[in-house]
Amino acid sequence: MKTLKPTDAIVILTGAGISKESGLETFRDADGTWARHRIEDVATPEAFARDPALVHDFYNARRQSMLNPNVQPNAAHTALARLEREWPGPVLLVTQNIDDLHERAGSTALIHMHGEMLKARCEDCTVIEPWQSDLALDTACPSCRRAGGMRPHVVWFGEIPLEMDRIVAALAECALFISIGTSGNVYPAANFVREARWAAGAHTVELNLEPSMGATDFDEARHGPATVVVPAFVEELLTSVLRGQPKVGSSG
Ligand code: BJW
Repeated sequence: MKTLKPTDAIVILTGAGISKESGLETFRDADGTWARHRIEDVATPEAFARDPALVHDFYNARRQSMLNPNVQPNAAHTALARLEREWPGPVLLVTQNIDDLHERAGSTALIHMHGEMLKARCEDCTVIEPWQSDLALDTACPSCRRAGGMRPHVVWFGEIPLEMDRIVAALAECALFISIGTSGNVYPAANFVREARWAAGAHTVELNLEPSMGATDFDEARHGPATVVVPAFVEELLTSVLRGQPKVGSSG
């Protein structure tokens, strides 16, 4: 790893793999969400226009699974919250996940670029509200009172991810970019490693169960379950940079 200073900025990108061991499905693994649902049926604005009831059913079921009391932050979420607390420089966590496990673990410098499952948005008045119950075609907006415009506050294919300006600015200034539990199939997130590497000259690290689509773009990789590799990497980073101990472990 290139020599990092404690004041250097870190950007972390997470995907569904970090929440897998908390009991939530990934998308593209053999047992993932897209093995049972077609993207074009449930995760595009066209699908919602064509069959809103089907899309509501899909997200209602996922919202309820996220609210299951057995779904709790795991050791990987907790390790990233620790990194934010203990690293003296800026740490920005960008998640593609719509669950709330990072905030429940204690992360605060957090962007949900693909939205949040526990919020709903009114397409009529654009208000965004905390939301835990099922949505339906006749759900009235708590703000404008109109029915028919409420949708999950998530980013579907063909829609622009949230807070891109802040993300691009952070990528351009980071010295370390860490990608965790994402397959690298979905853009623009899949391109962040190249932006960090080529625009900012950042050291790039992949922590994933297996090599992702963009594996060759990373300087360093640790493959294994997030609950194992993420806490180990955070411990190593804090020990080597803040406490001046020799770096342990190896790349590849
Ligand atoms: C573990 C593990 C363990 C398992 N431990 N690891 C052609 C070329 C290029 C781009 C495009 C194109 N055609 C269209 C596009 C754009 C399109 C796109 O990317 N399409 C691709 C399919 C090609 N993208 C968009 O439309 C996006 N918008 C956009 O581009 O706007 C234009 C624009 C951008 C920027 C500025 C201005 C304009 C929007 C994308 C929206 C994605 N939405 C979803 C649904 C969100 C709501 C919901 O959750 O329902 O987001 S799709 C789904 O995929 C979800 C995820 O966030 C996203 C990424 O999935 P993720 O997290 O990587 O999960 P998996 O399952 O793929 O991977 C899990 C990984 O974990 C695996 O590697 C496992 O091995 C690993 N793992 N267990 C550690 N225990």
